[in-house]
Amino acid sequence: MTTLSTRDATLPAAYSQALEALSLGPLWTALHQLLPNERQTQAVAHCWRWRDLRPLLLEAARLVPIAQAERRVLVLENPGLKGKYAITATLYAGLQIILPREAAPSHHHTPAALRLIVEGRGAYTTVDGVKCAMEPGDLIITPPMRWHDHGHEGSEPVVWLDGLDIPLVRALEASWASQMQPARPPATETDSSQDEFTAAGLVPRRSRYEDTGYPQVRWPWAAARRALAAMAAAAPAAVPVVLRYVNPKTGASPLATMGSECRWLRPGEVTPTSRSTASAVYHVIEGRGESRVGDAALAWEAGDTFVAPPWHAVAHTNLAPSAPACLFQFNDEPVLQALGLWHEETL
Ligand code: GTQ
Repeated sequence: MTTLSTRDATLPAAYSQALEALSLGPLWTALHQLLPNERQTQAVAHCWRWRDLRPLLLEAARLVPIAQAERRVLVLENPGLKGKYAITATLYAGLQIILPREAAPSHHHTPAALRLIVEGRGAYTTVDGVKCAMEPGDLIITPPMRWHDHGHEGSEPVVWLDGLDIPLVRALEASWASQMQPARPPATETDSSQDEFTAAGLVPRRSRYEDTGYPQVRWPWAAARRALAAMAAAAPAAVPVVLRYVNPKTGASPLATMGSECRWLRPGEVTPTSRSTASAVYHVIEGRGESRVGDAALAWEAGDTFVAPPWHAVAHTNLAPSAPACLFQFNDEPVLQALGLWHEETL
């Protein structure tokens, strides 16, 4: 936020100095900055175009060895939050690139991470020894304090969108990471976290896996897309088609700090306009369209990423005459919900 006014020019200078000397500040000079009448955010609406970013990611892969970078990521910095490595006050987003046969070393940390695969096949993330295959559109979560590394057995560069709660965790002064360790071969061949959740509304009476609090860590896009298409076919045209990624045992967000959703926009569809106290990062999985975010009109196509700061009115339009558009989104809604700060308004 802007610098707080701590000086009351009407006070005797000696009094102001006495306050300062004792590490005291007058509330009355800053009260309405601390508690503004209008919701405030420094973050602004912005869209990062895949066609601009892709060449710069490939160049990063040429310029910076993985051993040096450890994580070869271009961070999406909100233009209103320059230098903060934040896309909103609470969320971090970056695009990570890994080349065939590279290995990004293993570490674990207090921030939570999620990954949405953008392009390429053959890479994987290992979460606590479990190998999670990465295919375009897949969502993989890395819960806090889980060891994870990234590898690549394919033949083309792989890029994914990283979403983390780093700015939030840093604000809490709770950010910590282990030393990096060399990546070890995965202990399992492929992730099995979803093999007990193969039909809606059915969960195993007793899981054969250890209860970690994170029963599912990977959501293949093929399954999510199938579900969206089926929902779109069944729902009346005016009903938005949105699915939330959840912990199948609790129905809550799989991560305590970040929620995620995928949305299907029918050809020509314009969604209702709404705003909420949560902030969100959108990624275009397929299609092309335009979103209104506050006063900005953001045109997008597959691979683009855009941000909606808190309390910005958002509406999406699919501009294709005959093809669907699919948007992935992650947000800080679970935090606002947990703190009793979540409000939503349909405009
Ligand atoms: O892949 O572990 O974009 O630790 C930022 C921090 C990715 C990761 C990021 C990380 C990672």
